[in-house]
Amino acid sequence: MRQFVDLDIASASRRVWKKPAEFKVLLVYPNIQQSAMMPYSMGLFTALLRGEHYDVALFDSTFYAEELNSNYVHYRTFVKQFDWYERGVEFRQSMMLEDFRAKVEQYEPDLIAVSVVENTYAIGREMIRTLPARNRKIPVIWGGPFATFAPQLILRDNVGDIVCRGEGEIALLELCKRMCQGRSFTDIPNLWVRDADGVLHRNPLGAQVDLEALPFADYSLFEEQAIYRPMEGRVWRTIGIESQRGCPYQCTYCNSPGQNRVALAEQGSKFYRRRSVERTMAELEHQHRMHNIELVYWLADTFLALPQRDFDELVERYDDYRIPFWMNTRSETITERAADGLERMNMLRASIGIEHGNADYRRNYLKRHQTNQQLRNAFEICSGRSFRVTGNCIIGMPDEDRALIFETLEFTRGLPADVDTAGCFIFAPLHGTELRKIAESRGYVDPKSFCDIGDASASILDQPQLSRAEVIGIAKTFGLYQVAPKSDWDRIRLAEPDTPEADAMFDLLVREYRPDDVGAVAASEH
Ligand code: B12
Ligand code: SF4
Repeated sequence: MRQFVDLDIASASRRVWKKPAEFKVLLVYPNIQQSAMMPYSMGLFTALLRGEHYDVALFDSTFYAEELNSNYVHYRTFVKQFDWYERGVEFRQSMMLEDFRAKVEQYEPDLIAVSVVENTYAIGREMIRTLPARNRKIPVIWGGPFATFAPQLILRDNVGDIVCRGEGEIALLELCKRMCQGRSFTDIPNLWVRDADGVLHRNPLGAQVDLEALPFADYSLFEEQAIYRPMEGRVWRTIGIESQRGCPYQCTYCNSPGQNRVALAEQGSKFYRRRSVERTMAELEHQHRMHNIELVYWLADTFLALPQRDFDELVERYDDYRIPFWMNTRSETITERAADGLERMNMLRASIGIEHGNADYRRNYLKRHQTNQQLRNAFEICSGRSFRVTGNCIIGMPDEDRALIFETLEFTRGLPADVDTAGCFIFAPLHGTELRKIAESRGYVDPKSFCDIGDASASILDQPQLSRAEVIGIAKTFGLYQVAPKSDWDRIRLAEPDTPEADAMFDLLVREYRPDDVGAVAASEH
């Protein structure tokens, strides 16, 4: 395998000793346009690197409006409209790749550190590919969920020679230290490193990060407008606060169980762990002082997966803030007592997974073991409260057919009217998940393919019983099937295809059944 950089990155002989203050790290966040929220990883790395006196800069693609990072969606979903300009958010008119080249040229980094999820990898790859030959001397390290679960795909593309699997805090600092000192870094835990001879060093995971010892994230490299994120029709000053890392559950379509599997195999303990309430609240206090937060976005896969006494303590301490917040949680964690606590905390909105309306499919394919009644109970507990709840569904999963998808629709039709279920997600076979393996074993997806930016709203499975176009058509009309009487379902079906006639029917039906959503905009985030 040929090396990406044209110098011997692994040996001391070609490196010049540098003090940390002379060593420049360019953090790169190749984000989907408008998918706003300052990433915690970049905030953490800034704090950690600055703590060791490295020189750090950032390139963030969130506010560029061009095709490469465009949030193209294949259908419209029903989300409340909002106006970025209400908070003065502006999109850049300049070309992102040109600006990136200029940034590298002007900053002259010693290391480029790119953070990607699967859907943003192709954006990052284009950014690195666009660099002129003279900048190919700069080592590139990749990290994030996609790097963790598909390091071989990144190395195959020859856009860098270092990939970080799992947590980056310790590995990135060690890499910078070794590079400064001109020492070899082919043996750093968590890193896969391709050396000058093309030999790939696959280092297993090292020690886990101590969540209590981490510094507070430093977002000062982000432009001021990067703090804004839309929710519920408004644009808020939003900060993510980590209260847990990973998830104790097993869902087969999600990356979190994979993190536990890899950590158990290589580190001997689960990836999933909680941060103390004390430390979590200390970070909240710090970030609130720095940024005057209007909306907290809890960075926790299952926010309520915590002991009762911790939750009670959190509720009590939160009395001093009562900042509206969003959280993700599992239906199993919803109780009357939890819902009362969430009301007291002034929660704005929560997302709870439904995923599928057929209990057998949920159990056998998704490893989610609740009955439909148990699932429904969670939503009933949340109904009529001061907060709103979204029930998330996924369609287009392996071996699903139209009838099974309609079982999911039927389930949502039976939920209380104030539960928001108008949108659904199209299944993305993410690397590192069990359901991807099933899809690959059935021949529904090419093992080398990955979910690209546009795929966030399109199916990439080729299944004989369910075409990609049908999945997109049902996703488009999901919110109509939910509210319209069945006598009108034939008309809705006419609105499914991607044709001008079908779109005209779609607009008509939206005006009829979802008048508040006329002009519904596209958005495809969790
Ligand atoms: C908050 C969140 C969001 C927020 C903020 C995004 C952000 N970048 O912070 C919003 C709502 C905007 C969002 C959007 C999306 N998200 Co999201 N999101 C999350 C969530 C819940 C928490 C992320 C987080 O802060 N984790 C805590 C930090 C500490 O972990 P981390 O980011 O992974 O970083 C660590 C390591 O990965 C590594 N690392 C990361 N980057 C780098 C870079 C280098 C150089 C190194 C060395 C290491 C390194 O070190 C970090 C510290 O240990 C995760 C679920 C999860 N459990 O992580 C999903 C998750 C990341 N999201 C996911 C997806 C799919 C998306 C979307 C594509 C959804 C969509 N369809 O539009 C978009 C993509 C936007 C984007 N650019 O990320 C998937 C990614 C799956 C994958 N295999 O790639 C996840 C894992 C959810 C899941 N379980 O499937 N998301
Ligand atoms: S509960 Fe959510 S985060 Fe946890 S494994 Fe399931 S889908 Fe992933």
